[in-house]
Amino acid sequence: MQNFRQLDYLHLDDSLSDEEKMVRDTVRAWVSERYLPIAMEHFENGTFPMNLVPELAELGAFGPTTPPEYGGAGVNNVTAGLIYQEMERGDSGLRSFVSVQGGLVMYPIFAYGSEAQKKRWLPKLATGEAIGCFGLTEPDFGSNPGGMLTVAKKDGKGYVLNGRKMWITNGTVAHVAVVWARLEGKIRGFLVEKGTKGFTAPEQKHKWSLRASITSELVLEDVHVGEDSLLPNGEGLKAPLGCLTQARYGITWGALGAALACFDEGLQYAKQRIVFEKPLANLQIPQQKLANVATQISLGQLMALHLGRLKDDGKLTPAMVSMGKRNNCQIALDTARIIRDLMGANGISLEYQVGRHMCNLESVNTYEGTHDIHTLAIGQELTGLSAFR
Ligand code: TGC
Ligand code: FAD
Repeated sequence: MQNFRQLDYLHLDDSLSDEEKMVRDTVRAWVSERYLPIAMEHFENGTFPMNLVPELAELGAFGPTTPPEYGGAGVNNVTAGLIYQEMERGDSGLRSFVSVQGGLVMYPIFAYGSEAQKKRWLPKLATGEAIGCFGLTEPDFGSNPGGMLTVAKKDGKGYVLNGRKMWITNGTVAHVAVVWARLEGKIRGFLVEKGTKGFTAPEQKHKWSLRASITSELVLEDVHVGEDSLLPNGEGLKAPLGCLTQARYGITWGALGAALACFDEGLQYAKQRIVFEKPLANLQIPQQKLANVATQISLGQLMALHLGRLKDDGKLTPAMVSMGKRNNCQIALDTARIIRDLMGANGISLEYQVGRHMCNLESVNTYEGTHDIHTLAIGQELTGLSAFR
């Protein structure tokens, strides 16, 4: 595998601070040295390299914007975005692992948890001693989580949970699950620990996408939890949706990482591959493909950077994040498909990265709100009218 050369057509690196570039380059080097050599093996085997968790923690990848007093790195949102970009340049499964841990587990505990819950879980989640998962989706309620059937009932001093979640990243390996359930009609978050009686998290197998990521069901059958398992703040669907805003922001950057990996691989390939006595890159149709892809990626980079600066200024809205997630997933999928085609038969070999990214990006386009759901979220922002129903 040749050294990665990032497309920076618009010289956006000049807009990054030295610290932002330093963190990005550190994570980039780690992904190249520690993750990419084993990426194909884990994709083929359908496994996640759990042995790398302490190194991910060392890089500050878990909850990078979490304040240091709770174990986080306390970096700005652009830096966090660059971390997600580099992770997904490795594999969408790697970025998923860190996104869920930070945006979907540490964030709800930080935003909705009690001081005791924060002190108990956040430092351990930051060091990777504890792994978390986020259980919102159910077998019959994915795009419409407000219809969820999982219920919590008050029982003495605690609660009893019943229900089933599906497609939950890291469920099987998680020490703590953030489970969203209906309590007296209102959606609330609960921290359910591994090993609690009645709670199991079997792994979902046979995926052809996001293979290097663990995906699980969460089965809750008369699960008794204490009073302190309820997240005291955050009520209604807007509580889990607030977490999704964090993770969707990460995907806006992450998807670009996958696209950049595909573009770089395709460009290098096209320069070396000889067809009809000429390098592929010397022909007009391949150049058109590369020009189209490079333009789309550059537009995506502009959007991600701008959204990051808005987030740092406290001006980012959920509807803006919908635009970023939707657009950059589409760009990345288009890039992967076009470069896969450019690379001919080699494009379907796992010896190259592009096919793996292409398969992964189908999941990335679906989870955290599908392309269609974000279309409707943007439509609602523009028109003031909801077309979900
Ligand atoms: P609606 O009535 O529109 O909204 C209910 C309340 O929520 C507020 N809200 C938001 N708040 C924060 N962030 C957002 N993005 C928000 N969107 C809406 C809204 O203002 C309202 O507040 P209030 O005060 O009036 O109560 O709800 P709805 O039932 O019509 O549904 C809206 C819809 C479709 C947009 C939403 O349900 C949705 O986003 N669906 C997609 C579901 C989704 O993204 N699931 C992701 C599951 S987690 C996952 O996939 C992890 S993969 C991770 C990995 O491995 O990387
Ligand atoms: P559906 O909601 O059934 O949608 C099917 C199709 O209908 C889609 O094309 C959709 O765009 C379209 N559609 C739906 N509603 C409308 C509408 N109103 N108008 C027009 N079209 C519509 N969830 C979690 O809670 N935690 C996780 O950690 C997690 N990890 C995941 C990991 C992977 C690998 C995958 C694949 C999924 C994961 N998910 C997770 C679930 C994910 O968020 C859902 O799959 C996603 O929200 C879509 O839900 P669905 O699959 O039920 O599709």
